[in-house]
Amino acid sequence: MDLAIDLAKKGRGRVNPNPLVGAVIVKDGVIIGSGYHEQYGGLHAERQALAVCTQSAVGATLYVTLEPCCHYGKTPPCTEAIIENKISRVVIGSTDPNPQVSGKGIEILRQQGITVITGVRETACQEMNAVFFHYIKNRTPYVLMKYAMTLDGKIATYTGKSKWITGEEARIAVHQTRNEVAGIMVGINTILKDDPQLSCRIDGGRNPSRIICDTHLRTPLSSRVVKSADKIPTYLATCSRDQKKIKRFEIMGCNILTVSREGDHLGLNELMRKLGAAGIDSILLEGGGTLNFSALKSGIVKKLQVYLAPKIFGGVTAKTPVEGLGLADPEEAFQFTDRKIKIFGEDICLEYIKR
Ligand code: AOF
Ligand code: ZN
Repeated sequence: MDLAIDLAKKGRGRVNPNPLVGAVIVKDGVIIGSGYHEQYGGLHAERQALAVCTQSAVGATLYVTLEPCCHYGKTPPCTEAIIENKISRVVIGSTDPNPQVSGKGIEILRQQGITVITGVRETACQEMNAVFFHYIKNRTPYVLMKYAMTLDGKIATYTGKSKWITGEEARIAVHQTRNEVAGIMVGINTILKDDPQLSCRIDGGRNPSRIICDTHLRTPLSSRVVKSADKIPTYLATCSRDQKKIKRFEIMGCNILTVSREGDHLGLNELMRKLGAAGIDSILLEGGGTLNFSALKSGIVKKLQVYLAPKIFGGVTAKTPVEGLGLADPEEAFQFTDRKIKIFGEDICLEYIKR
C-alpha cells in the first residue's frame, strides 16, 4: 500500500479535480503490475496496473489506495476490470466519498466472492486526497493559505520590498505547491504592488489558473497576468458591472467572474462556488493581508502554511500577513490544529489544518 501511495502522488497537479490513486498487483509474493492515475480523463490506477501485468492476474491481490469505482464515467467501472481479470483479493486504503461509488464498489466486489479488506493505511490515503475529499463533498475549492514572514511577523519592509524573505529551498517548495494546485489566488493590491506572474517556475512544472480578487476591476491591462491571460487561464473576480471595462479584459483572454458584494469586499463564498463549478478543486492563496483576513473571516481557508525566515525587518508600518480589521477578542481567534513542521535550510514551514 505504501508503494501504491507513492505511485499515486506522482499524479499530483495532473489529475485535478479527480483523486490521486495508485495500484499494485501482487501474485505469489511478487509484484506483477503497478500503476497510477496519471492524467485527468486517463485510465484509472487499477486499469493502468492491469494493463502492464507481466503475467495473468488470475488469483492475484490488488492493493489500491481508493475504493475501486463502479460507475460509467470517462472510463468503464474498475470493478468490471477486477472481476473480468479474476483478481481474488482487493486491499483498499480509503473508501470513495464520491456518491456514485461510496461503498457500492466494495459491495459489488464482495458479491462476486472477492475478498475485500478496507482501511489499510487509511489516514495516509485520506490525507493524500484531502483536496478530492473536500471537493467531491462541497464542490468548492480546498483553500491553502500560504505566506512567508520574518521572525517579527513582517511580509515586507516598510518600503514595501519583500524580495526575498525565505531562502531558495523554501521558494522551490512553494513552486512545487503551485505545480500541484488547480488555482493560485491573490488580491488586487498584490497585482498593483508587485505585478507578479503567479506562474510555476520549476523544471517540468505546470501553471495553475490565476484568480485575482479585484472588487472594482482595477487590474491594469498592462499587468503581466493580463498580458499572459491567453496562455494561462486567468480569472478576475469582481463586483464591477462595467461592461466596457469587462469586454477589454475578455478580449485579452481573461475570464470575468461577477460576484455580489459582502461588506467592503466581494463575496468569497460565492466566488468559491463559481470556481468550484469551473472545476477548480484547490487554491493556493498567496495573500496580501487584506484578502487573507477576508478569507479567514469568510471561513474558506482549510489549511495554513507559514514559512518563517530567520530575519527581522521591524517597522510599525511594515506589512503583516493578516490585516483587515482584525478580531476584538482573543476568544474569537481563528484556530488551527494538526501541526506539521518542515525544514528548508535555515527556514521552517509550519503547516496546520483549520479547526
Ligand atoms: C480517477 N482515477 O484511478 C480512480 C478514480 O471521471 P472519471 O470517469 O474518470 O471517474 C472519476 C471518479 O472515479 C472519481 O471521482 C473517483 O470516485 C473514481 N475513481 N478516479 O480519476 C482513479 N480509481
Ligand atoms: Zn475506476
